[in-house]
Parts: sequence; structure tokens; C-alpha cells
Amino acid sequence: MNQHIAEARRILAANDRGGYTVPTDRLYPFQWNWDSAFVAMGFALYDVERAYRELERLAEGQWADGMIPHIVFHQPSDTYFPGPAVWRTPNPVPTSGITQPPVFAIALRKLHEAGGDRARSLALYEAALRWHRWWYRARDPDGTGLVALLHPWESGSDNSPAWDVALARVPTTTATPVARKDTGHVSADMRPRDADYHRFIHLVDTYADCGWNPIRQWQKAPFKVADIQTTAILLKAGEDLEVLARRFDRPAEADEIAALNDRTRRAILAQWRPQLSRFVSRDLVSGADVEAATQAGFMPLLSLDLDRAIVEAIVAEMKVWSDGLKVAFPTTKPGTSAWEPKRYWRGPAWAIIDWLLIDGLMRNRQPAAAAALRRSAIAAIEAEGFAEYFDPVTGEGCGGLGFSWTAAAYMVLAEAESA
Ligand code: 2M8
Repeated sequence: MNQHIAEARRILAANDRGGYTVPTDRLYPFQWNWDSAFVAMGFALYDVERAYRELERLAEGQWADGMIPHIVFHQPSDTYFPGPAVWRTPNPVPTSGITQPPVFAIALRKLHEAGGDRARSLALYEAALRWHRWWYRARDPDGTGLVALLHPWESGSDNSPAWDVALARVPTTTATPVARKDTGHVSADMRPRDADYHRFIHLVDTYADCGWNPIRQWQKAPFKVADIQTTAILLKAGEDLEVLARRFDRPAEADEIAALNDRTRRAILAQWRPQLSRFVSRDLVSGADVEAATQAGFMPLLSLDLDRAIVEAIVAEMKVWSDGLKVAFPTTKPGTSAWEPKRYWRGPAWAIIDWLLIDGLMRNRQPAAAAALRRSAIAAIEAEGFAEYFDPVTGEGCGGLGFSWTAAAYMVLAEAESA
């Protein structure tokens, strides 16, 4: 085992809080949804039992309506804002009231195939199925095939330029005082701005006033974006869920999932914009395309077998974005006015985004582009350690350190590299 893999395992052990892994100490002291799905895939390489625990502990926070929330507050901590008192959710286990990208079923299939246990897989499969039904019911009530986010935090790409236009409509007034803790842990110029936080909390207040009822929230939401990245992840997870349904001999459920997947596949394809060489999200308040140049536009690689011409256009465009950078893949197109190479989701490279894009490039028969991206992520981590993300220009590790999903990504990418 190389020294970096040993270090990655030490990080996951150090971030263990009892069967679940915090993203990093203090900055993120609870269980986060998509972080845990990535972490579970890391654990699956050497400890399948522990990998199951990660997903099971996340599923403890599942709501009666099927939503798996973005944070589960298993134990109190005063190092993070906003905590449970701000969210005011009705769930018996304290959680946030919004969700995050559904990587869960992708991880579950990996665990199951890593020699998993049928009974444990089946219980988690049922949780995933309820969550996927929730996505379509609550976040695509008109049956378009694309699912919408009601809060930028749901995307995982919190302050991405993709939200700038839609978020500008959200007032900066809040009933809840905004008492940020993040800037006490890491430098403010690596974090979202204060105005972003005021809008994030305005949205939390608005949905808390709706009693977290999905129908009321849908009616009241001042922010509603059908996100191409989340939808692409949902489709990949839906494909994996369908495979599991057939394995578990649940043909009716498998057909139900397959029909949703088909609709979503067609809807994503309709979002291709040849003039941009990217797929686009849709702002459901204005009806306009979201044209900001972010990594989300390439994420459909993960879940569609695209025509050769589209794949070639994407690979050429991705090359333009990465050209001259020390670390790929930038979350905003370098040189555009929104590009900020150190500020969180407005430019930096993130190992988990690389991981998803690499899987997508492999699926679409682009092994050379996938290998280049893999080497870039591995080299960044080996040089700078397991940082939350990396400045793509300087290669500097930024944000929180000893970061769980970076550790998981390293293990998965290093394994692929040695294979
Ligand atoms: C970041 O988001 C949280 C809110 O969910 C925050 O900034 O407080 C994002 O990078 C998100 O994608 C990630 O899941 C979370 C924990 O790593 O941190």
C-alpha cells in the first residue's frame, strides 16, 4: 500500500464519529449526504462492512416522504452554522430540510458488488427507491424529466456562477441572524460571500415557514433551477437502482425506474447546446437557459451514451478549459468574468467532480482524456495533501484539510490508475 493510501485511510478513521464520517473536523461537524456516498465507495475498497454503516447512518435521517436530507445532525456541535435550531425541521432525527445530489444508489451498487450482504443491500435499496420517487414527485411535479433544486446548497456546488442570475432574485433579508462560523475556520476569500449567505438563509426561513411541506415550498420558492448536474447524477443512480431492482427480483419496480430513466435521458439530451459545447440547466422562474460556464454542463457524460459528435465537442471544450492549468478540472471556465480560482465552487478543482467526470469520459470511450484528468487529481493530492479542493492555477490545496471525500476519491482514482 502506498503512503498516500495509508494516509487516506487514516483520514477516514480520524473523521469517524461512530459509523458515519464528517467531511472534515470542525468546519463540517455532521454527516453530509453526498460526501457520505463518496466516502462509502472509498470504504468499499477495503472495509465493506464500514461502507454499509456509512449509508445506513445516512438513511437514519430519511424523512417520511422519502427525502434523504443534506445534513444529518447526529450529535450537537457549535462549530457550524446553520445548525438544527435554524432549520426547524419536523423530522424525529434532527436534519436539515433540503437534499443533495443522489449519489447514494451509485454507491450502493458498488457496495453490493464488492461482496455485499443481500439483506443490508435490500434495505438500502428500498431507502434509495423512496428517495428517487421523492425526487420525481417533489422536484419534477410537471413530469419534465429534469429535477429542480430549491436551494443552491442542494447542488453541492453552493456558490457556483450557475446560480448567480437565479439567486439575485432572492432577497438578502433574513428573519434568522446570519452568524457564520465557516470564515472562522478558513480564509474568507475561499468561501461564499456574505450576500450569498444572506440569500441562503432567506431561503431556509422561507421553507421553514412552509413547514417544510414540498407542495407549499414548490409554490413559494423564489429559487427554482432544474439542474443538469443533479439530474445527470440522478439518472446514473437510477440506472444502478434499476440493476439492483432486477437483481432483487423486483420487476415492477425495475420497470418503474426504467421509465423514469428514459424520460430523464430524453430531457437531458434536449438540454444540449451545440453553440456552447455544453448541456445547460433551466431556470424555472424565468424559463431561461442557465448559460454560466460551469463543470455541470459536462456531467451528462456520466449517465448518457452520447453521440460521437457530442462527445468530441465536449472533449475539445474541456481541453480548452484545462489548458495551461496546474490542476484540472476547473468548476468555472477560466477567463470568464465569474472565474475565481480560489473561491470555493467558482473555479477550484474538486477531486469528487474529477471522479464523476472521469467515469463519464470512460463511459463515453475517452480513455486518454479520463487518464489525463485522473493523473491531474492524483498529482494534486500527492503534492498538497487531502485538501477540500485545489486552486487550479497554482495547485494549492484550499479550504478544509484532512478532507474525507478527497481521501475517498484518491483511493478510488489510485486503484483505477494501478489497474
Ligand atoms: C459544502 O457545503 C456546505 C453546505 O452544505 C457548506 O458550505 O456549509 C459543499 O462543498 C458541499 O458540496 C459539501 O457537501 C459540504 C460538505 O463537504 O460542504
